[in-house]
Amino acid sequence: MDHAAVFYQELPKVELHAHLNGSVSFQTIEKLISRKPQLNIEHSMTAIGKGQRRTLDECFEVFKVIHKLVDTEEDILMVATDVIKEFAADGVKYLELRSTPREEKDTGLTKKNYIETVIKAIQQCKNEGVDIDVRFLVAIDRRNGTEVAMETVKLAEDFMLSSDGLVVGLDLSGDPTVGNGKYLLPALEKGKNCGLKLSLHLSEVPSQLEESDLLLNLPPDRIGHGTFLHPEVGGSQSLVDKVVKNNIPLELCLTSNVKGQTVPCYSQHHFNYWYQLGHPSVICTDDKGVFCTDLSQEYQLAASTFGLSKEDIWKLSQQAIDCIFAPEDVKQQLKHKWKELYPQVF
Ligand code: 6MZ
Repeated sequence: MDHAAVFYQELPKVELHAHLNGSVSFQTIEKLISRKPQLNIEHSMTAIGKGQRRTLDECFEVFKVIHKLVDTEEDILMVATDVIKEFAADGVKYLELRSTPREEKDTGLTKKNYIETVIKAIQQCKNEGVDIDVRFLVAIDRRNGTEVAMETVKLAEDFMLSSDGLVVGLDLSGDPTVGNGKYLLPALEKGKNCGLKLSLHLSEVPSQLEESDLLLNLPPDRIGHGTFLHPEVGGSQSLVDKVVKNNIPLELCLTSNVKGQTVPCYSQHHFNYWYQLGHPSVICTDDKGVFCTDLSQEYQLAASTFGLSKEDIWKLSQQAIDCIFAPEDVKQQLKHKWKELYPQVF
């Protein structure tokens, strides 16, 4: 590792936007493929390598392949444990993982088992002393409509009450070209009212202005991507004003957006727009396995693309603490940790 890379690796980091099945590493995919050779799945079908790009549609095909490989409790336990340990090894001190609970008739997996298994993985890592605080967001796939969203919120609510603070919120994700957020509004409102925090994918593609406007009225606690919110790319000033007025942090994933072709190149990433505004923006990975990246690399890319100093980067990682969904005492603990680590990193 070169000298510059060491700084980003040692930098303590907060990861707030990581989809579990998009975060599966090459090594873990290898183990999954050997468990299920009959599926004839190859690595080229589960990851988008260096210099490669796909359309967003094609990215969603990749998730379908990974879902075939991850369809038992045993798989989920392995995947979640590996992903948590990999984030920890990359210097992530606080992680909010998100995943869509899935039912698999063939293996008997239920949505409840699914969430229980992710929680088990978090607890196992904790018991092993892995140096990372992990929380879980239950994801609603926008494709599945009102009824499933309601059911997911109910599950999330039950687990919020029984998981010792591990389940902290909801995510709204899935193919942005499918479905409409207006049908999910009642479920999201219900979740919010029972104390679940909301992180919503908003304006990941153009032409979602109406939906974004509607969902911003909730308001959400954080925004995923928000690629097309601002006027320069066809969004609107009134959307930006709503985000700013409610001080809603953005989760920004550079490589994901470039490889998924919603952003033409790194230098045109909307990180710059929000960073210039001084608006809370958190660098995240989205799907570190699928997009072949890690959080250190994303910070390094932001620094090299937008000319940020090491001090700027430190500030960025530190300010992410204020955007986490865990309660105030956890924020204080993390701030203390950052203070302790500062002299080691510089
Ligand atoms: C929207 C995304 C996404 O839930 O099975 N997901 N949703 N935009 C993105 N940008 C690339 N990347 C991932 O993880 C995979 C699921 O996360 C969502 C999709 O619903 C995908 O099926 P889980 O752990």
